[in-house]
Amino acid sequence: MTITVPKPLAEEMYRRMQLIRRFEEWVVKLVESNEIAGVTHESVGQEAVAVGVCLALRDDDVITSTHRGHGHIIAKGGNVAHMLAELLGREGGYNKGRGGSMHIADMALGIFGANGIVTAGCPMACGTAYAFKRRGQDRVAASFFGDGGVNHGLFHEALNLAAIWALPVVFVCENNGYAITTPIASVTKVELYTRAAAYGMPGEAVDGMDVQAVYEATRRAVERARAGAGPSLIECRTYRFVGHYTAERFMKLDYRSDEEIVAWRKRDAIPAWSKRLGEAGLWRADDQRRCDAAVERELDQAVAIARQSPWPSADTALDHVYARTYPGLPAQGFE
Ligand SMILES: Cc1ncc(C[n+]2csc(CCOP(=O)(O)OP(=O)(O)O)c2C)c(N)n1
Ligand SMILES: [Mg+2]
Repeated sequence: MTITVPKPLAEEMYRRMQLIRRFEEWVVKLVESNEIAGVTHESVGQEAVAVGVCLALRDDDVITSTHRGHGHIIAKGGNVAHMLAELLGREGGYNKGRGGSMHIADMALGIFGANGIVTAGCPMACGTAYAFKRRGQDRVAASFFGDGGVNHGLFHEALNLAAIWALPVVFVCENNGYAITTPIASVTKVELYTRAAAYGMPGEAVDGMDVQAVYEATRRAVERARAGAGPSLIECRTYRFVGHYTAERFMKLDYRSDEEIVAWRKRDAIPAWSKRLGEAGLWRADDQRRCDAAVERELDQAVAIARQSPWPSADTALDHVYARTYPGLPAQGFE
């Protein structure tokens, strides 16, 4: 398989995937040491989807994310120190430590939030895209959601609305085969991408372990959306190498076999992309090591910054939680 993207982009694809992988591995460590309270949903194994999609977007395009959002946020350029500070509950976090993993947003970077409500990002992307269209802007909204979302009402309403109004939305289904422990085949009769036809938009399935395939499919959908031709659905077939969330390894669940996990791990997108860079003559032996070392430095620094960030004081616990500017609310909020 040849590499069709320019070398700097190919290298950036590797760097961002590796940054996501190592970020998530840090998060697991910090959960295990109780520095992060509660659990988080890691995207280990799914990096090629986040990176392939986000690198096909412009900086002024927007994404909506999911409960498994770290990878999307990093792929769209999120600041890893601010993310880690948020996960540690510190003032230096994206939400000053009040939101945690599933509420990280960076409006300036077009990251309209991780989201704990399954498929809630789909209608948000429609609203965003509607605003772009009304203002005459050629910007695009990409909406990530899981296979578990495709039978939700929100998903169907959003696809219909986007189609009927020809909104510039790219719906990105991360089909990792399971919604928590429910295998997709037990709840959905058809191939997921075929849902698109019912709403009159193009739909295609791509290998979600191939960052370039995801990138190319997204580029086609983005071009279409930017040109005013409306939305598309891309089903990215991928796999999470770890549990639904950090606590799963203590649960002794057996909804998937070791053989299945091993088979998918053999298709790991990150070493596969590095190998292709080498085979294409774009990388010499030392280049991956150099890139990996830079990622380690960046994350070591980010963890140090996050750990040094102060805790919020208890008497400010409700600050930044409730909107105080809504008409009719008392000036001091709810307290
Ligand atoms: C509306 C809604 N229903 C149920 C849940 C509980 N829940 C959290 S994650 C999840 C599974 C989601 O599966 P999928 O969409 O495939 O994403 P994945 O976890 O595989 O990335 C469910 C049912 C929720 N958060 N929101
Ligand atoms: Mg899933």
